[in-house]
Amino acid sequence: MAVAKKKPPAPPAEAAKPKPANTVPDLGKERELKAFREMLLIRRFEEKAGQMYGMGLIGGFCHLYIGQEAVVVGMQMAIKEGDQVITGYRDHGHMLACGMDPKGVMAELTGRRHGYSKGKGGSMHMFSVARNFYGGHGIVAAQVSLGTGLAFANRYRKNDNVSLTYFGDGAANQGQVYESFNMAELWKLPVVYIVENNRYAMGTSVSRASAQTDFSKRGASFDIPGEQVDGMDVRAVKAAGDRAVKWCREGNGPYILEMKTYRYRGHSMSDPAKYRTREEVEKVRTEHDPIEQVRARMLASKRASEEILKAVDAEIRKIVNEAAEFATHDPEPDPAELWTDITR
Ligand SMILES: Cc1ncc(C[n+]2csc(CCOP(=O)(O)OP(=O)(O)O)c2C)c(N)n1
Ligand SMILES: [Mg+2]
Repeated sequence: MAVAKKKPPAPPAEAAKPKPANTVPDLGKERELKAFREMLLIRRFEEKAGQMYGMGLIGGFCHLYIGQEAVVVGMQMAIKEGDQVITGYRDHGHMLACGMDPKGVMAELTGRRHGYSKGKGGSMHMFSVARNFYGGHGIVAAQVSLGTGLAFANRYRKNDNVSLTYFGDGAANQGQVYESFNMAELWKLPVVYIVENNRYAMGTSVSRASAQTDFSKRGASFDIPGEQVDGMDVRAVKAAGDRAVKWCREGNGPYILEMKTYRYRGHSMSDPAKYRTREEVEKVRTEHDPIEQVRARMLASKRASEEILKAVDAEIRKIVNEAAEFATHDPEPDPAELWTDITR
């Protein structure tokens, strides 16, 4: 007897994947000045941390974010209160952009008692649930599965928060990244994966370590949309961030943003950076610096005068000097703290 074949159900209508814009939208006067200020805070903070490391005031690992400021500042402009941020060990910029207190961050770098981890974590291990910052992780790519977990928690709690999960070009080759991609797409989790492609993983260039150097395509086999972004242009970052966050917040699942950026300093303070030429670094600094781009644009459009920009710099230097002063004189943790915050 012939059995009537049941028609398979139609697949759910797919949301149209967002298209990157051809032009870079203007930020507007206020936002542009804000971006300048926030990027400068990170730059000056990191310069000071580098000096303090040289003076022996900071021990252990210390990875500076100088050159990459537009990435985190642009992305912060695309999110709302409640969205979470998680990253690896190159993390001071993310903390400051999340609104964490520069004094608490610097005091953690110097291992003092009013540091964010009471002086027991150091550069790579700071958290602030109040500021929605979830670390600070020293194991390459470990934060990718944790960031996916934050997105899972959002889905489980039925809120509309999005997890911004940052990792490097080197981390992008780690296995757990792809396990995370699979689950995130399968369960349509609200997570923006932000690959900060600064062209090197320690001393290894992207082209030596990666079979596929276009990181925006890394989600292709999971059907995760992705785009490449000029990570030195804060306007482009904000615009791409808006598209990605909207996609996630509307329940379409994860999104990948490859931020093409550059770190000016060595991998960490102990890296003499012999794997690249001075000219390569100089070229990026002079032609693509994220802060100089904004400064030049504001001066050319007369949105801000030299005086205003100098006043912002002076204000930022004061904040950073006060943080350094605090971090130098704050006492070390009480020895009794050795036995707190540990799992036995
Ligand atoms: C699982 C693991 N393997 C190796 C290391 C050593 N390590 C620390 S940073 C790093 C390079 C990562 O580079 P990338 O992901 O590009 O980030 P970037 O430092 O450029 O920000 C490596 C291999 C580690 N910390 N964890
Ligand atoms: Mg890298």
